[in-house]
Amino acid sequence: MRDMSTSGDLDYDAWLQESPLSWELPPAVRRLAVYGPPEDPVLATAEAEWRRAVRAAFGEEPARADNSKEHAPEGACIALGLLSALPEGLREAAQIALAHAPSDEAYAIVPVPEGGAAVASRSAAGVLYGTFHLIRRLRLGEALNEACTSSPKNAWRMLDHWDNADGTIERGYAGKSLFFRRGNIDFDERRVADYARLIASVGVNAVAINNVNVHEVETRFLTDEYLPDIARLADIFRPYGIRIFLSVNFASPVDLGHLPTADPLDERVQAWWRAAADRIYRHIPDFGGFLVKADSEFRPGPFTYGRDHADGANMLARALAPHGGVVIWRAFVYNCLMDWRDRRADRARAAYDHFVPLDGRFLDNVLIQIKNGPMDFQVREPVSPLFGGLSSTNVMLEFQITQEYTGQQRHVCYLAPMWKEVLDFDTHARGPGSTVAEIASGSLFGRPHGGVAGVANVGDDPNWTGHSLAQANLYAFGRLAWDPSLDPAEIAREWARLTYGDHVDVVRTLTGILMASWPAYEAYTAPLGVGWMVNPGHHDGPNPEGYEYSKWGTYHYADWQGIGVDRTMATGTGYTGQYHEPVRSLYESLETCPDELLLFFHHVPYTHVLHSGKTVIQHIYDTHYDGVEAVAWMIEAWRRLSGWIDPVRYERVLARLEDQLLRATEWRDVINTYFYRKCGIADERGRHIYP
Ligand code: GCV
Repeated sequence: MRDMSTSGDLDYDAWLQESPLSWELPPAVRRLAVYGPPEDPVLATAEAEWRRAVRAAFGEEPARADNSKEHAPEGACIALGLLSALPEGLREAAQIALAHAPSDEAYAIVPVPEGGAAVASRSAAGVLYGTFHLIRRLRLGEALNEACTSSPKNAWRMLDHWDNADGTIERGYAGKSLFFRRGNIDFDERRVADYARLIASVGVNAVAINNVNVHEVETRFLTDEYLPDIARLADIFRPYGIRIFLSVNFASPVDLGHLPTADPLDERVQAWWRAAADRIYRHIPDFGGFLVKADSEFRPGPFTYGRDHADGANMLARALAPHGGVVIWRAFVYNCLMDWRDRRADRARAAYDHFVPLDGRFLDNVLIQIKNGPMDFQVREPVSPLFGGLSSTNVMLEFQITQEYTGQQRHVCYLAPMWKEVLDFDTHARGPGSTVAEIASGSLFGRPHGGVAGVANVGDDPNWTGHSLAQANLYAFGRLAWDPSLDPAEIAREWARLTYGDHVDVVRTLTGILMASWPAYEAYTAPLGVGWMVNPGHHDGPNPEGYEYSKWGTYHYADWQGIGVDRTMATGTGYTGQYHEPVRSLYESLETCPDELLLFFHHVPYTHVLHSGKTVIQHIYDTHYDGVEAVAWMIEAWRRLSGWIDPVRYERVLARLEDQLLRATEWRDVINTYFYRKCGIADERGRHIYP
C-alpha cells in the first residue's frame, strides 16, 4: 500500500498529525521512563506512541531514563507505567489520584517531582489512554504536568462495522472494507494498525468487524476456515487494547452445523454454540463476543421456534460465559411488513413492546443494544423510551456515525451535538437526573455492563471517512463515549486544532462550520421530526413520499390539510405512554411538545402555530431557505481559509461543500414544492417556490 502518511495527504494522519512543533523541546520530554512488564504489548504501544509523537514533534526521541522501582526517576522526565510498578515517590501520588476512579482503564497524570509528568493506571490500557492524552497536550502546547484523573464512563466503547466479506460496506460512504476483500479476510496490516491507533487514541476498546446482516460467507467466520485470519486481525488490535467481536447468524447451527433446528432451547443447538465459542477462543483468547441482529429485517431469530429474545440471547451468553465473552443483542426489532392504511400501527413502539416484557430475564453477560431513537437514525428523533423502560437489563446505546440519513458523508454533518442531546436526555426513570448517559453506562440501575456503540464511518478511502470533516464524527464519538459530559463545541475545537493546526481563523472557522452543520442539514431536509423523506433503498436525496406507502412503517401522513403522526395516548398510537412522567405529558400535549419533534408526535394542520410563532408551513419554507444559506456561508468561510490549509485538504473539502450546496438546494426545492402543492399556501415572504 501507498505510504500515505508521507505522501503529502495529511488526512491520513487525521487527528494524530506528525508535523514538527514550533516550540523548544521541553527538558522533561528528553527522557522517558517506563514501568511495568516489558513484554506487555499494550504498554509497549504506549511507549512507542509517545516516542513517535516526540520524534515527529521535535525530530529526536527521548532517551531511556532509569526506571528502577526503588527510587523515583532522577531529573525531569516523562514516566509511563502501571500503578503497581511505579517507584515509591510516584506511586503514592498516582494511587491517591486513582483511588476513586471506578474503572481499571482510568488514568492519572501526576507531576514528576523534578519536572515532567507521570501517566499511571491500574491497567496497561489505561496507561495507553493516558499517553494519548499526554500526546494531545503536547500537540496543543498545554502544560504536560497538570494533574488530572480520567475514568471512562462507559466500560464498552465500541465501533460496529457493517462490512461484508465481499469488501462492500452496508451504508458505507468512504470506500471499501479495511478487513475484507472478495469473500476473504484480506487486509493491509499497516492500514489496520493505523486504524487501531486512531480509534484507541480516543478510547475505543471494542470493534465488531462484520455487518450485523450476516450473509453466507460471514456465517462461516465461526469455522476453522476463517478463524486463523480473524485471529490475525485480533492480533493487530490487541496491542491497542481493542477486543474484537463477530456479528453472528442466529441460524448458524442449521446453515453450518446441518442441524434441523436453531431452537435456542434445543440441547443440540446449545452444544453447537458451545463448541463454536470454544473454537473461537482457541484462536482468539480475548475475543469480545457476539453482536446479534435477530428477528429483524428478515434475519433469523428465536421467533421461528416460538421462543423469545431472552431465550435466544441467553443461549448464546451461556456459550460465551466460560470464556468471559458477552452477547450484544440488538433491540432493533420491528414488523417491516406494515400496512400504511392502519393508522394505529406504529413502528416507533416496537422495541419497547418487544423488550420491556423481558426485563430481568437476560443473563448478566447480555447487553441489549438500543438505537438512540425509536425509528432509525433519522436527523431528528426523540430518545428511545427503552432507555428507562428497561431497569433490570444491561443496555448499550447505539449511534450511527456513518451518515446514512444525515448526508452520506457528502454533506458535512457533525453529529456530536445530536449525540450530546441524547446522552443528556432526562428519562426521569428514577426521578430527575436519570439521563441516558447514566443508563447506558449502567450506573443508574447498578448494572454490571454498559456502553456506547457507533456504526463506523470509515473505509479504505485515503482520508478514512470520504468527507474529510466526517473525521470529526469519529473523533467525537470516541471522546463522548469515554466522557459524555464533554461539550461538542469543545470537542470540535480540540479536533480542529489537532487536525488542522492552531491558526486562530482556521480553528474558529472549522468549529463554526461543524457546529452549524447538523442544524443546517435538519433545516433543509425533513422538518419538525417527521423524518424519512428520502429515496428508498440508498436513502440519499429528497423524496417526500419515498417511504409513504411502503411496508416499512415510516409514514408522515401529509395530506392537503396537515401532516404528522398522532402518537398520543388520547387519539393516536399510544406511543407517548412509553415514556416516564413528566416526559410522557410533555410529548402528549400539543401545547408543550417541543417544536422540533412536533410532527413526530402530532398530526397538525399546516396553519398550526409553533412556539416560535410561525405556522408549520412557514417554518418549513423558512428553514429550507435558511439551511441552504447556511451551506453557502460555509463555502464562503472555507474559501477565506485558502492559503492557511494545505492544498490537498483545502480542495477536497471545498469540492464536497460545493456539491453539498447543489444537493441542499435540491432538497429545499423538492420539499418546499411538495408542501406548496399539498396545501396551496403561499410563502409569506414571496420567494419563488416552484409550482
Ligand atoms: C445493517 C437500517 C439500515 C440497514 C441496517 C439496519 C440495522 O434499516 O438501512 O442498512 O442494516 O438499519 O440497523 O440493522
